[in-house]
Amino acid sequence: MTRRLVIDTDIGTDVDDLWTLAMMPALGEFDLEAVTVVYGDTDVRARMASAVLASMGLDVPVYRGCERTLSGKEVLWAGHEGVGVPGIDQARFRTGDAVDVLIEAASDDPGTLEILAIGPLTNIATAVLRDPTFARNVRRLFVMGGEFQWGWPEHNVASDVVATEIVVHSGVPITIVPLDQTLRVAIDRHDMEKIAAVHPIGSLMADQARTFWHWLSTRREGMPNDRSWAHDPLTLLAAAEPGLFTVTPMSVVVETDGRVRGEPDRTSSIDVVTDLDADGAKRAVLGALGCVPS
Ligand SMILES: [Ca+2]
Repeated sequence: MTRRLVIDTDIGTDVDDLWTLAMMPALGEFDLEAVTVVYGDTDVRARMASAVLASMGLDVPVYRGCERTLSGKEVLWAGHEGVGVPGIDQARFRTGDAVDVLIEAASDDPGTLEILAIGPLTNIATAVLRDPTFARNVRRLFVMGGEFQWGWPEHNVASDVVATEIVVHSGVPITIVPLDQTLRVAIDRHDMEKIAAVHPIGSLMADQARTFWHWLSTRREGMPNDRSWAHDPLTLLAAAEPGLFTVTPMSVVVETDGRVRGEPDRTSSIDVVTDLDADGAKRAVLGALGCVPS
């Protein structure tokens, strides 16, 4: 039986959301019902998602969600979002509101919908606030976010701490894939060359990766310009291949500056990934992107 999935994404800034969508055709167990976009100019993000899905031959509806954060924190906009994506100008998305789509998908056959949240949690939190049954209707939410080892604020959480607080206290069963684990799996220039040669949108992925890596290297001193991390692909992989991941049930505290703390708690509905098979996970990500491990 296929698993019902909606992906909620801030595609366009970090290249890893694009990599994640590109893995979907290989993961046949999921029925991707919709893609919802969040954070900043969701018109651009929705058109980019639509164009990318169409170029992979996937007929998946895309919906715009919240542009502004619940915390009021200003959106970080790199400026390269959507640039160089073929077909983006003609791409269309659905007119419905992403939050309503999430709510309806969850209430349609309650307990069967899984959600992959790979951007700030504004859409998900708004769904929790708008519909009191949403939290219990969702089977599981997979979240890329937080950092549990070094006390760093992670982007998705720090971008909307109010939304994160609402989601972690909602009672939704959650698997969190945090930054301290995702930093263990990088995709580099050589990987991208292999992917570009075999994947239907491989050259777009390589091109978008180069753009993002350049931006990253100019933004912070010491950042490489030939690789970045598979944060969002690993979060999808935690849903697809849980055997590669070790989780610990935790109660989670969100600080106002975006740092998070977790305390092991057997009664918690939140599983935090505390270890992963880095080599196996990288092989699985590259495999889903069409590269047969050599
Ligand atoms: Ca993302």
